[in-house]
Amino acid sequence: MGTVDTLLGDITAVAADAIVNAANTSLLGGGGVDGAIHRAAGPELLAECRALRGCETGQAKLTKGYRLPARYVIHTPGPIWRGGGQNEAALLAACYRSCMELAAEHGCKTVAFPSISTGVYRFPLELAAPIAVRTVREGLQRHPGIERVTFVCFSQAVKDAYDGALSSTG
Ligand code: AR6
Repeated sequence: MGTVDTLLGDITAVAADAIVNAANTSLLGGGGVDGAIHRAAGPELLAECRALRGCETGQAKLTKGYRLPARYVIHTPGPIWRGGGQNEAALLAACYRSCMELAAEHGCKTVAFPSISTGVYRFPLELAAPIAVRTVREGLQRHPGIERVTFVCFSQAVKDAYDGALSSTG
Protein backbone atom coordinates (compact mmCIF):
# COMPACT_ATOMS: atom_id res chain seq x y z
CA MET A 1 0.00 0.00 0.00
CA GLY A 2 1.13 3.55 -0.70
CA THR A 3 2.54 5.81 1.96
CA VAL A 4 1.34 9.09 3.47
CA ASP A 5 3.58 11.91 4.64
CA THR A 6 3.50 15.62 5.45
CA LEU A 7 5.56 18.52 4.18
CA LEU A 8 5.79 22.12 5.39
CA GLY A 9 5.66 24.32 2.31
CA ASP A 10 3.91 25.74 -0.72
CA ILE A 11 1.93 23.24 -2.79
CA THR A 12 2.56 25.19 -6.01
CA ALA A 13 6.23 24.14 -5.79
CA VAL A 14 5.47 20.42 -5.42
CA ALA A 15 6.28 18.21 -8.41
CA ALA A 16 3.64 15.54 -7.76
CA ASP A 17 1.69 13.92 -10.60
CA ALA A 18 -1.33 15.79 -9.22
CA ILE A 19 -1.80 18.57 -6.73
CA VAL A 20 -5.21 19.25 -5.25
CA ASN A 21 -6.79 22.70 -5.22
CA ALA A 22 -9.12 23.71 -2.36
CA ALA A 23 -11.44 25.47 -4.79
CA ASN A 24 -14.95 26.92 -4.66
CA THR A 25 -17.92 25.64 -6.64
CA SER A 26 -17.41 28.17 -9.45
CA LEU A 27 -13.89 26.82 -10.17
CA LEU A 28 -13.04 30.36 -11.26
CA GLY A 29 -10.35 31.03 -8.68
CA GLY A 30 -10.24 32.84 -5.36
CA GLY A 31 -7.88 33.47 -2.47
CA GLY A 32 -5.77 31.11 -0.37
CA VAL A 33 -4.29 28.09 -2.05
CA ASP A 34 -6.69 28.52 -5.00
CA GLY A 35 -5.28 31.95 -5.80
CA ALA A 36 -1.71 30.72 -5.42
CA ILE A 37 -2.32 27.79 -7.80
CA HIS A 38 -3.92 29.99 -10.46
CA ARG A 39 -1.10 32.56 -10.24
CA ALA A 40 1.58 29.90 -10.55
CA ALA A 41 -0.14 27.91 -13.31
CA GLY A 42 -0.88 30.91 -15.52
CA PRO A 43 -4.01 32.04 -17.39
CA GLU A 44 -4.47 28.80 -19.33
CA LEU A 45 -5.64 27.18 -16.10
CA LEU A 46 -8.53 29.62 -15.72
CA ALA A 47 -9.50 29.06 -19.35
CA GLU A 48 -9.71 25.30 -18.85
CA CYS A 49 -11.58 25.76 -15.55
CA ARG A 50 -14.15 28.01 -17.20
CA ALA A 51 -15.07 25.23 -19.61
CA LEU A 52 -15.76 22.86 -16.69
CA ARG A 53 -18.78 24.94 -15.60
CA GLY A 54 -18.26 24.53 -11.88
CA CYS A 55 -18.18 21.61 -9.49
CA GLU A 56 -20.35 20.54 -6.57
CA THR A 57 -19.04 20.50 -3.01
CA GLY A 58 -17.42 17.14 -2.28
CA GLN A 59 -16.84 16.32 -5.96
CA ALA A 60 -13.69 16.93 -8.01
CA LYS A 61 -12.60 17.85 -11.54
CA LEU A 62 -9.18 17.54 -13.16
CA THR A 63 -7.21 19.94 -15.35
CA LYS A 64 -3.68 20.13 -16.64
CA GLY A 65 -1.05 21.85 -14.50
CA TYR A 66 0.28 24.25 -17.16
CA ARG A 67 3.25 26.18 -15.69
CA LEU A 68 3.16 24.24 -12.42
CA PRO A 69 5.66 21.44 -11.81
CA ALA A 70 2.64 19.15 -11.24
CA ARG A 71 1.17 17.40 -14.29
CA TYR A 72 -2.43 17.79 -13.14
CA VAL A 73 -4.51 19.92 -10.79
CA ILE A 74 -7.52 18.28 -9.16
CA HIS A 75 -10.02 20.93 -8.10
CA THR A 76 -12.37 20.15 -5.22
CA PRO A 77 -14.70 22.56 -3.42
CA GLY A 78 -14.69 21.72 0.28
CA PRO A 79 -17.60 22.38 2.62
CA ILE A 80 -17.96 25.75 4.34
CA TRP A 81 -18.03 25.14 8.10
CA ARG A 82 -21.47 26.02 9.47
CA GLY A 83 -21.14 24.54 12.95
CA GLY A 84 -20.96 20.86 12.04
CA GLY A 85 -24.63 20.05 11.58
CA GLN A 86 -24.72 20.58 7.82
CA ASN A 87 -23.01 17.34 6.76
CA GLU A 88 -19.62 19.07 6.74
CA ALA A 89 -17.62 16.03 7.87
CA ALA A 90 -19.10 13.71 5.22
CA LEU A 91 -18.61 16.35 2.54
CA LEU A 92 -14.98 16.84 3.51
CA ALA A 93 -14.38 13.08 3.33
CA ALA A 94 -16.10 13.07 -0.08
CA CYS A 95 -13.57 15.65 -1.32
CA TYR A 96 -10.60 13.45 -0.43
CA ARG A 97 -12.35 10.35 -1.83
CA SER A 98 -13.24 12.05 -5.12
CA CYS A 99 -9.68 13.35 -5.57
CA MET A 100 -8.13 9.94 -4.92
CA GLU A 101 -10.50 8.35 -7.46
CA LEU A 102 -9.70 10.92 -10.13
CA ALA A 103 -5.96 10.66 -9.47
CA ALA A 104 -6.12 6.88 -9.84
CA GLU A 105 -8.16 7.13 -13.05
CA HIS A 106 -5.43 9.33 -14.53
CA GLY A 107 -2.59 7.05 -13.51
CA CYS A 108 -1.13 9.36 -10.87
CA LYS A 109 1.43 7.76 -8.58
CA THR A 110 2.01 10.80 -6.38
CA VAL A 111 -0.65 13.19 -5.11
CA ALA A 112 -0.30 16.29 -2.91
CA PHE A 113 -3.19 17.74 -0.87
CA PRO A 114 -3.56 21.05 0.94
CA SER A 115 -5.61 21.16 4.14
CA ILE A 116 -9.00 21.45 2.41
CA SER A 117 -11.63 23.74 4.01
CA THR A 118 -9.51 24.76 7.04
CA GLY A 119 -8.66 28.27 5.79
CA VAL A 120 -11.29 30.63 4.42
CA TYR A 121 -13.96 27.92 4.90
CA ARG A 122 -13.12 27.66 8.66
CA PHE A 123 -13.47 23.89 9.11
CA PRO A 124 -11.74 23.23 12.48
CA LEU A 125 -8.27 21.88 11.82
CA GLU A 126 -8.38 19.35 14.67
CA LEU A 127 -11.51 17.78 13.16
CA ALA A 128 -10.41 18.04 9.53
CA ALA A 129 -6.99 16.39 9.87
CA PRO A 130 -8.24 12.96 11.09
CA ILE A 131 -10.94 12.92 8.40
CA ALA A 132 -8.33 13.69 5.75
CA VAL A 133 -5.90 11.05 6.99
CA ARG A 134 -8.52 8.32 7.32
CA THR A 135 -10.04 8.96 3.90
CA VAL A 136 -6.67 9.12 2.15
CA ARG A 137 -5.64 5.83 3.74
CA GLU A 138 -8.88 4.21 2.53
CA GLY A 139 -8.14 5.61 -0.93
CA LEU A 140 -4.65 4.11 -0.94
CA GLN A 141 -6.14 0.70 -0.18
CA ARG A 142 -8.71 1.06 -2.95
CA HIS A 143 -6.25 2.46 -5.51
CA PRO A 144 -2.98 0.50 -5.39
CA GLY A 145 -1.50 2.53 -8.27
CA ILE A 146 -1.13 5.56 -5.99
CA GLU A 147 2.25 5.23 -4.30
CA ARG A 148 2.49 8.34 -2.18
CA VAL A 149 0.20 11.04 -0.82
CA THR A 150 1.67 14.16 0.75
CA PHE A 151 -0.22 16.65 2.92
CA VAL A 152 1.41 19.97 2.07
CA CYS A 153 1.04 22.16 5.15
CA PHE A 154 1.32 25.92 4.89
CA SER A 155 2.12 26.46 8.59
CA GLN A 156 3.65 24.49 11.42
CA ALA A 157 0.26 24.39 13.19
CA VAL A 158 -1.26 22.63 10.18
CA LYS A 159 1.66 20.22 9.95
CA ASP A 160 1.36 19.41 13.67
CA ALA A 161 -2.33 18.56 13.22
CA TYR A 162 -1.68 16.21 10.27
CA ASP A 163 1.36 14.60 11.90
CA GLY A 164 -0.77 14.06 15.01
CA ALA A 165 -3.59 12.49 13.02
CA LEU A 166 -1.13 10.25 11.17
CA SER A 167 0.43 8.92 14.37
CA SER A 168 -2.74 8.59 16.43
CA THR A 169 -4.70 6.70 13.80
CA GLY A 170 -1.86 4.29 13.17
N1 AR6 B 1 0.25 25.80 -0.37
C1 AR6 B 1 -0.30 24.99 0.54
N2 AR6 B 1 -1.29 25.36 1.38
C2 AR6 B 1 -1.73 26.62 1.27
C3 AR6 B 1 -1.22 27.56 0.33
C4 AR6 B 1 -0.19 27.10 -0.52
N3 AR6 B 1 0.36 27.87 -1.45
N4 AR6 B 1 -1.89 28.73 0.49
C5 AR6 B 1 -2.77 28.55 1.50
N5 AR6 B 1 -2.67 27.30 1.98
P1 AR6 B 1 -7.84 27.98 1.87
P2 AR6 B 1 -10.47 26.63 2.01
C6 AR6 B 1 -3.40 26.64 3.07
O1 AR6 B 1 -8.41 29.21 2.48
O2 AR6 B 1 -10.54 26.81 3.48
C7 AR6 B 1 -10.50 30.25 -1.74
O3 AR6 B 1 -10.82 31.60 -1.90
C8 AR6 B 1 -4.11 27.49 4.09
O4 AR6 B 1 -3.18 28.02 5.03
O5 AR6 B 1 -6.92 28.12 0.72
O6 AR6 B 1 -10.82 25.28 1.45
C9 AR6 B 1 -11.29 29.33 -2.66
O7 AR6 B 1 -11.56 29.95 -3.90
C10 AR6 B 1 -5.03 26.45 4.72
O8 AR6 B 1 -4.29 25.66 5.65
O9 AR6 B 1 -9.02 26.96 1.37
C11 AR6 B 1 -12.55 29.13 -1.87
O10 AR6 B 1 -13.47 30.19 -2.05
C12 AR6 B 1 -5.42 25.57 3.54
O11 AR6 B 1 -4.45 25.87 2.50
C13 AR6 B 1 -12.07 29.09 -0.44
O12 AR6 B 1 -10.87 29.86 -0.42
C14 AR6 B 1 -6.81 25.82 2.98
O13 AR6 B 1 -7.13 27.20 3.05
C15 AR6 B 1 -11.74 27.71 0.02
O14 AR6 B 1 -11.42 27.73 1.39
